[in-house]
Amino acid sequence: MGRGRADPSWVAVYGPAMAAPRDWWRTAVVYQVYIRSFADADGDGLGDVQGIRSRLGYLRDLGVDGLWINPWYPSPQADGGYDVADYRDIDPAFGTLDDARRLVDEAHRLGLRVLLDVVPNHTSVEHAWFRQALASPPGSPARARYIFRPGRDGGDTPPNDWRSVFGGPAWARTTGPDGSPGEWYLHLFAREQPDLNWRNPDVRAEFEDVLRFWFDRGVDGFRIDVAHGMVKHEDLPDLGVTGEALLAAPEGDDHPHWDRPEVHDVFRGWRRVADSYDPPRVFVAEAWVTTAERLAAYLRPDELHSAFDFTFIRARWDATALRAAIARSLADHARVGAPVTWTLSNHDVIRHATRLARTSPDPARDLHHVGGDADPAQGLRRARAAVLLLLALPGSAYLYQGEELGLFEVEDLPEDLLQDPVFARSGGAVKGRDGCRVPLPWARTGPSLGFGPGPGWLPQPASWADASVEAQAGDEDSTLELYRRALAMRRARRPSGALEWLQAGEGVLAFRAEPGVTLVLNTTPRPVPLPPGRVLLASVPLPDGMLPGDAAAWLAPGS
Ligand code: ISL
Repeated sequence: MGRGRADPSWVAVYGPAMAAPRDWWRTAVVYQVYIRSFADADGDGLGDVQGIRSRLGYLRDLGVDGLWINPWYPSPQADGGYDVADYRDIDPAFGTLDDARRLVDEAHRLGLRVLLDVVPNHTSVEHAWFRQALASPPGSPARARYIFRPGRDGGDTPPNDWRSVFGGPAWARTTGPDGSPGEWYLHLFAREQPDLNWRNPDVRAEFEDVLRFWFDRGVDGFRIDVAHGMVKHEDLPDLGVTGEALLAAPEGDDHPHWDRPEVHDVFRGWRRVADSYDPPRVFVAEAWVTTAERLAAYLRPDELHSAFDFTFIRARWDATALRAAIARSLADHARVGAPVTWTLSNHDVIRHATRLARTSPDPARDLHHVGGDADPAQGLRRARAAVLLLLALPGSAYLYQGEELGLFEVEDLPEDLLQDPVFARSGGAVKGRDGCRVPLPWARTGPSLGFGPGPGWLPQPASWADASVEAQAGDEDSTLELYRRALAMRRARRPSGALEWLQAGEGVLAFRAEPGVTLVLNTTPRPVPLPPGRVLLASVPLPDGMLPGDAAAWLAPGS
């Protein structure tokens, strides 16, 4: 692989709004751009870099501090770009390195930070290293960058019992040039995503260099894919679990492939790379671990800056449960001096307007996009309340594209259009994640409601015309305007530091966060009296002195 060189034409430009303190990330609101589905400038049905450039003004006006862009690297797209063939380039379907340079410059001029997505657990089968490994004999240095092993029982049985997160065994068998079966390689995800061997020094050096390649081009940070899965147990012991792979490690350091202690040393090295830049670059980890305490271990001062806290993705709509989970996250993060990174949705989980619409909630079904009964009006109401909770909390928050429009999961996509490998690998039992990845509606009309000049890669529901940016902009009651007002207020008084819980009735959550906004959230279906204070913002119109069911309000002192 070629080594990256700093390109002098990529001079990082930071606009006036960027003179913010070096710890901007501690209170930042970051907007996730799922590039395939954000905006399509060239009309091929897939979003692209030019599309993002054309909508930077929208993001600035929305009031976020930055954007995280899902993988845009050359990729056969076996898993929506999470199968990377070259970490130092852009897929021609998305644009060019030159387009990316312009995007970073323009974002900075508008005061927006740009985070990319690094995928270090695995490469694509099309990556030069993997091709080389397949062409090299067992035991060779090229194979040592991945996890190749002979099979058991004379070679025909996989080396151990690990399962792929996407279903089926986590091993695929190689075939020699003469067609004879050979070693197996590990893939915790699709078979097109071979796992790298993080015990190999080539791998460590290579990724530090990839980070520098993009940092040299002004990129402000990285979201780290599957940060908890990178290092495997040296002996690859059997898991002894039947069924599909566990999403997260049990407590303790002994799971053979999730949340192993050795991974922390990798991140200490990454932190040194990030800190060698001015301004220092930042990381946010995707780490599905079991407790807030284990998550906080990734955030010790010499490791990563932040990691998604998936509390709200897993929590029930219940004030007591929410309060307990929030308190635990705050306390565990405080111990390592890190802010919590709150989020309601992303490109892997069911859209929260649908999750919160469930009339018989079942987190396990929802995590797997299996479907269930839903009350859309309840979902939207709760989603509007949930974002006021999210944005009132101290720390940082990530929004997933389209949630500001109140978009719901598209659960009736025709099966022949589904692209998520989960669908095929589960034999059709799990529909997969395409339903949260449908292209954004920007306009009321057009072949893809303003997403692009032609149809998008997935069809949008007709009802999305009324959910489009065009339909909602300027309508005071719309979800888009609620987000804009909330984000503007939050920028003026960013919650940081202390949170004080307030007495509240059954089913009601209330706290005051420095520098002074009080949040009240009613998770019951019945109206409750509002505490004293001046209403700054509410998720629904407020009848006199009352907070309706499934609603939230922000209050300031005074009347
Ligand atoms: O979405 C999931 C299962 O359907 C999760 O288990 C998900 O795979 C897990 O959170 C890791 O996600 C990340 O890595 C995957 C990629 O498919 C996801 O899009 C990405 O966010 C493999 O790179």
